[in-house]
Amino acid sequence: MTTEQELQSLFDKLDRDQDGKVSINELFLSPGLSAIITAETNTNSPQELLVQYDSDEDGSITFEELKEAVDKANNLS
Ligand SMILES: [Ca+2]
Ligand SMILES: [Ca+2]
Repeated sequence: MTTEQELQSLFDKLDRDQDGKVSINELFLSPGLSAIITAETNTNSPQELLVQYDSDEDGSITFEELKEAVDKANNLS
């Protein structure tokens, strides 16, 4: 379970170049944070997260997409 605020802070840490989206590379650069994200979204890997929740298929996860993923996994409190 995580709050939207905690999710935002996680997202900001993952978004190293601060372009407002987390790319697959950024997920791989922070394995510890990625593990939290995959747990919160009930996925097994960053690739699976992208396959399932990258709705506009740009290879990156925006905060909106991440929020939807966590929401769908019922982990957003
Ligand atoms: Ca980024
Ligand atoms: Ca996307």
